[in-house]
Amino acid sequence: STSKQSEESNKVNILPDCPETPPDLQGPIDVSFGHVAPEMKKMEGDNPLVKDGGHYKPPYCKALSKVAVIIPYRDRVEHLHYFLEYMHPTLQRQQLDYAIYIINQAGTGKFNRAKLMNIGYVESLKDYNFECFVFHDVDLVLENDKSLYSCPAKPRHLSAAVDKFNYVLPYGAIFGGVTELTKEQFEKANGYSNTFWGWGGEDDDMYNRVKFSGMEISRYPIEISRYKMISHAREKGNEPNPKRFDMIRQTASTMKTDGLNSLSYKLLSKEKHQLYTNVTVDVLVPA
Ligand code: UD2
Ligand code: MN
Repeated sequence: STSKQSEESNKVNILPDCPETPPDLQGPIDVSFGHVAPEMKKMEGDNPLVKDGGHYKPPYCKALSKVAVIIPYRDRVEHLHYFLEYMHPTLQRQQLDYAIYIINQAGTGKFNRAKLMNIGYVESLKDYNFECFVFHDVDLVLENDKSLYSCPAKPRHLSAAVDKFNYVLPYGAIFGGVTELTKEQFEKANGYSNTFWGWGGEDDDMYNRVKFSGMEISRYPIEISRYKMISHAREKGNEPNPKRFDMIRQTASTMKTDGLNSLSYKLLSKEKHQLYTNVTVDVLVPA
C-alpha cells in the first residue's frame, strides 16, 4: 500500500481505548416535551459529528462498543424529533460507536413491532459489524446518561423506571420499552417472534426466549434507568392482539421455528440521512 494509506491506518490504530467510564457524563438529564421539537436541519447542525445514517464514533478514542439502536416505527414523526434531539447528545457523551436505525413499517396493516426489530438487526449488520443491539421504542427518552447503551454480560432491560408507570418496575419479567442484547445473545434467542400482530405480548415472548435460551436479564439501579414516555394514543393498526396470552404460553416450542431463522420481508428502501438510517419495509401482513 502507499505510504499515505498506511499513515491513515496508523492514525486509526493509535487511538487509545475509550475509558470504562466516559468522562463527560452528566447524570440526570432534564427531559421535557412541552416545547415544539426542533427541525431536522437544526438538529443536524447541532450534531456535526453524527453522519452517514446517524453514525457516530468518538474522534479521540476507540469506542468500547459498536452499537446499533433499532427503532420500530410508523408515523410518529414528532416522537422521532424529540428522540433525536435528546438521544444523540447523550449517546455521544457515552463515547459509543453507534448508529440509529428507524425501521419503518410501510402500509396501514397491523403493526408488528417485534418483526421490525428482527429486520433492523439484519439490515444494520449489512452496513457495519455491530456487536450490541439496543431495541428502542421511539417514544422513550433516557433521563440519566449513566445508563450506558453498551451491552453487559447478560441481556439488559434498560427502561426499568418509566414516568408513565410512576418510575416503578411494573413486574419483574417486563422486557419491553428499551432492551439490549449482544449479537450472540440475540442469535441464541433466535431473535424476536415474527408473529405478534398488533399491540402486546411480543415483549413477554422475548423475555421467555431469553430465559429458555439459558440466559438471565439484568438491569441498572432504578435511579439510573429512568425514562420519560411521550404521551400518545393507541394507533389504528396497533389494536391489542387477542391471541397474545395464548401465544406467550407457547414460546418454548415456537421460538425454535419462529424468529431470525424464519424472517421474511421486502426491503422497500434504505436511506442514509445525517441523523438516522431510514429502512422502509413491507412486513408481509397476512391477508
Ligand atoms: C408498551 C411497551 C412497548 C411494547 C408495547 C406492546 C414499555 C415501556 N413499552 O408500549 O415496548 O412492548 O407495549 O407492543 O414497556 N410504534 C410506531 N407506530 C405505531 C405503533 C407503534 O412507531 O403506530 C412503535 C413506536 O416505536 C412505539 C412502539 O412501537 O413506541 C410501541 O408501541 P406503543 O408506544 O403504542 O406501545 P406502549 O406505549 O403501550
Ligand atoms: Mn409508547
